[in-house]
Amino acid sequence: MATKTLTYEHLLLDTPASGVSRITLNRPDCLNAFNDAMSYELQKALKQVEKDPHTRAIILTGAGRGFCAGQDLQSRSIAANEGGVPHLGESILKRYAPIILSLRTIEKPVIAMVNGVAAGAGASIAFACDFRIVSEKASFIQAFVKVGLIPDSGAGWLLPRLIGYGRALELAMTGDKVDAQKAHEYGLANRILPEDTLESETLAFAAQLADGPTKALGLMKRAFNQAETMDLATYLGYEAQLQEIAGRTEDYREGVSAFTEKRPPKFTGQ
Ligand code: T3D
Repeated sequence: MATKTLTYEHLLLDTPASGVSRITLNRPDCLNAFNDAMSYELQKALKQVEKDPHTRAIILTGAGRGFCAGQDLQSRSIAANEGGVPHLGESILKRYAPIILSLRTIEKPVIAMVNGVAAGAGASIAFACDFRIVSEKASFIQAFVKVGLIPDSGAGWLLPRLIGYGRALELAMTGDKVDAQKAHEYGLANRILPEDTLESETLAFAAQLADGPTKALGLMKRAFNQAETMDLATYLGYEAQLQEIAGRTEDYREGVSAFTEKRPPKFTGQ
């Protein structure tokens, strides 16, 4: 399949031959802050890559020097100047929640390639991805407190699970910046890379995942997410159901054949 670039107004979607699709938030002048349109476009792009049979791994990143600065506050200040009351609950439910749920439920690996600052809902989106590969220049900021809000777009659920309650609440309450090094120490970043190799190394990692047994990777994601709300005994039953499904895939047959034939497996994602 040839590389196909579909241009949305505020993001780019590249679906190259390797099985890796890349979504780039594309409002670099405001560090890729979310206006309404960009949030709906991201929802649409995520549905597109979820359905695309050629996409077996997804990279989410930002154009320019930032990953994403969260909600576009410029549009909020215009609303305030006009005396309007912003309905933030509705905004979160309609715009951000579907993105977070999509990132967690797409049964393909999703990598946040964090090229720069990830603030507010931009950080939440990175936290919702399966992996965070960060540039040495990346940072994470729970910016919500600075504008009098609580962490949203899932941050209050995701961050404590990633780094623990105490650290997460401290970051939420102070809004202090977590640089790339600290993000790695905290287990928030899977890898830190120099800026000049961020793209190539993230692509190599994504390609490795895209060559994997995609259905099994998707089931792993489903299992890990469901495990959050199950006791061990319930989980063991659930895991057995998922393994039943994995055992019926072509990739399982290929994996076992490759082992017995002493050759590397060639998974097709089926
Ligand atoms: O409203 C709802 O729907 C509820 C949902 C809320 C979710 C949220 O995300 S709330 C939190 C919103 N985000 C923030 O509070 C972050 C605001 N930005 C910053 O604190 C800083 O920009 C950063 C720490 C992210 C980066 O700082 P720095 O010094 O590297 O860059 P800068 O100079 O501040 O920003 C560069 C440009 O981007 C600048 O524009 P200019 O002056 O060059 O024309 C700046 O205004 C713009 N920008 C950055 N963040 C936003 C933004 N413009 C609009 N909205 C932003 N969030």
